[in-house]
Amino acid sequence: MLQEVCQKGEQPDLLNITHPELITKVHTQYVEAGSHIITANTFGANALKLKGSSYSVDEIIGSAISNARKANAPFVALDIGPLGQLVEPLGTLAFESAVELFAEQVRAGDKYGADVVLIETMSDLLEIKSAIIAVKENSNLPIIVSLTFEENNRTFMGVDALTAVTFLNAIGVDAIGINCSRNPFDIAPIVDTFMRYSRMPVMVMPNAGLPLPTGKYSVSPKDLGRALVGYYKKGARIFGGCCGTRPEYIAELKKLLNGKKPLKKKPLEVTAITSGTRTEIFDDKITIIGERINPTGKPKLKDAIKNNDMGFVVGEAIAQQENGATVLDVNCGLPDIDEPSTLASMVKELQSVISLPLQIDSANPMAIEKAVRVYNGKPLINSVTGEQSSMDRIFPIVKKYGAAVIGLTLDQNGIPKKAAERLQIAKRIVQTAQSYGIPKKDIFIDCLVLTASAQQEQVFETVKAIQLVKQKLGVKTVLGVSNVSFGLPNRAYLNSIFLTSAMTAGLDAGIVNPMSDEIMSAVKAFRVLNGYDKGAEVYIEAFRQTIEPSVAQAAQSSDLIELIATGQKKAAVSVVTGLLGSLKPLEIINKYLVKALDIAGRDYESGKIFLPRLIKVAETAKACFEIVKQDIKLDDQTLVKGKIILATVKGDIHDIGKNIVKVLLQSYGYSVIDLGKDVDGELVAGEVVRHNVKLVGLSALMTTTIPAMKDTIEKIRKVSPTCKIMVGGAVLNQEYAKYVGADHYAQDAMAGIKIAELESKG
Ligand code: THG
Repeated sequence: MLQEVCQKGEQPDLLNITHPELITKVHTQYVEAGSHIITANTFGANALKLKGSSYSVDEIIGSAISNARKANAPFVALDIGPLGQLVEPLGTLAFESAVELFAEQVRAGDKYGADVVLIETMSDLLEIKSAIIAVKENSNLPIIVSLTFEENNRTFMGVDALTAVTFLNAIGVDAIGINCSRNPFDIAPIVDTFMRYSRMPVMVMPNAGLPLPTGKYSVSPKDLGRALVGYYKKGARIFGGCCGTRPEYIAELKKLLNGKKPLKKKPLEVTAITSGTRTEIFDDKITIIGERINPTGKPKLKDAIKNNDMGFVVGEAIAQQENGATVLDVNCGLPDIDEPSTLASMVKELQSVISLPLQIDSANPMAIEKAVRVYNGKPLINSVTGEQSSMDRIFPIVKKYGAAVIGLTLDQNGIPKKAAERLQIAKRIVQTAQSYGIPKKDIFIDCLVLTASAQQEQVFETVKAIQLVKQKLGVKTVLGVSNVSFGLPNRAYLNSIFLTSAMTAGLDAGIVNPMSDEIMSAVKAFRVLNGYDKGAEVYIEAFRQTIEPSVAQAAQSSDLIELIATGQKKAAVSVVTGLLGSLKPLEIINKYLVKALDIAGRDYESGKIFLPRLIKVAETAKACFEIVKQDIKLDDQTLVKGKIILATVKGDIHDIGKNIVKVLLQSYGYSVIDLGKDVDGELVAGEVVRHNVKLVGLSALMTTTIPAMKDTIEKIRKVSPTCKIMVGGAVLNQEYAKYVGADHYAQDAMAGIKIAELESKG
């Protein structure tokens, strides 16, 4: 019965009101099977997905929780799934709108008495963050955050397990988990990473494998039990089932695991920060923090910041990344600008293009808070001083958003001359931070160096202070190295010698100019000498000068390719507009657009960039293509590639994947007819004929809609036997594609492009 109701494509959350007894019946089966926590049927109960429905979020969540209570659930979780749209600037959803959408759910959950919030099936760290903020700002409910991972052990948006756990450890939730995600045995590497690093209990809630054409799932209750007992032995503490785990699966888990004592595991303590897709661990390698996004002494950058020319800022970021920086300092301290808004928009722009973690640098606590709030990971805050008022402003931000922080050894009396006095300030900073609940491992101390041209006798006090802080406090140290050479010639050389002294004294991270060969050579040499670069392999490789062609190098051959490959839409469009006078449209497409897309596509496949960046590049290329297209004369129309129909099949209301494929196809010059989601098979077939389309892409996310996909394909075949069909979506695989009768299986968006290119050639 439930199956039938669901297959009508009705939003499942509405069933709480239209069929409450049905929902309670399902819950009851799970309570009887032995579940301790029941997830209320609220996965999609947000205002975005309910748009146009006659019920409010509050009503639906109220009924959902009451339906679960009626089943005598020991504990009821408010279940929160993804909003179904990407957050800005990749999507159209503003960060604060995401917070507000989740907040509405949380307020209802709290009001109707949910015991815990389960934020699940998540893929995007920024969306997770908005949900966590919403829970914390609107309730005191415990939070479990669970992500879903793909075959490459990353989420759809490129988050790896280490990054997820590092971020969640810092922002502070009550449990971390993995749900959905392929098959329960394949997720072992993710559970292992969670177990190694998590200071929170770990939850494992996999699918019963993948759905089989018979309607059953590939993994039996016994096998699921076997997998989860394995994870219990590794230390996981919360267990459950996602897609396909009928009550008999939960009964098996109950039999195997109920009453077992949780095994205590001590997590590894590491100092780390993250971006949305990557973690920087501060260890023996000496971390390079790029200093160049700082307007001091840089007139061009000053102008760019004032004119909101983010393209220039992004260019600086990419150059530093290509040169080996693994963290970027972001500073926009200028008089006459709105620093909080500017810093926040710089952070938003940078994090959508750059995969490196950011160090958010401002003397203005308001600017720091605004930027840290919208940051998509665990940032490093630069900085706090030893003044009580500074600490009282900054530490609550560090704690609330889960950041690491740099403490400067200065206070109301300035920077002490002697190392011992700097140590005293450092000590006070560490103690005060701990009293705010910030762990010692997340505190960096900067012993501060001034220029050798004026405060010469103090230069080695700084080096001494680093040694003392390392010895007495055991915290990480960082230093703004380039200060030392202000006002002197041959700065890079002086900087590199000073950096070497500081590294010898125990410096963990240098805020430096990564474009300087002297600095980078000093670090590479130090990594050999301190045993980090085993066998000097990296050193040898670097100085043999055989570096693979990369985005930056390709970019040197052409500014436009760089602009596109780095997703700078406005600038790219203006260059293309200029080029149209001198180059033929086809030349622009082949020489620039396709080349940039190929570079991005290759980098995506090799794991060098992730989906957010790929989308950004595709949108830029698409905008350029639109301009070029206007200039194509009628007889050249052939160079606009073929028409492709895309649709999410009947009964399926998820369309993020399809929308991404659409942007990519358009960026490659295809004309896409998007039929939307929950589309009738008959309608798809009709449109194929009407537009004489040669390729159709169908997507399905829910296992229950596989039959609809098969049916749609049959209908297309009947009216257009030569039309090719590709299919994609979370639950699909090669075998399924074959079963539903598709010509191609597109594992991800790039695979979809390859198929389109293949078919348009053939
Ligand atoms: N500690 C911490 N943070 C810091 C500093 C520090 N942030 C800012 C600064 N000091 C470190 N960053 C810089 C950035 C640039 C320069 C020096 C330090 C610099 N700029 C050149 C100039 O002003 O002449 C311009 C360089 C160019 O054009 O390439 O020297 O100590 N925690």
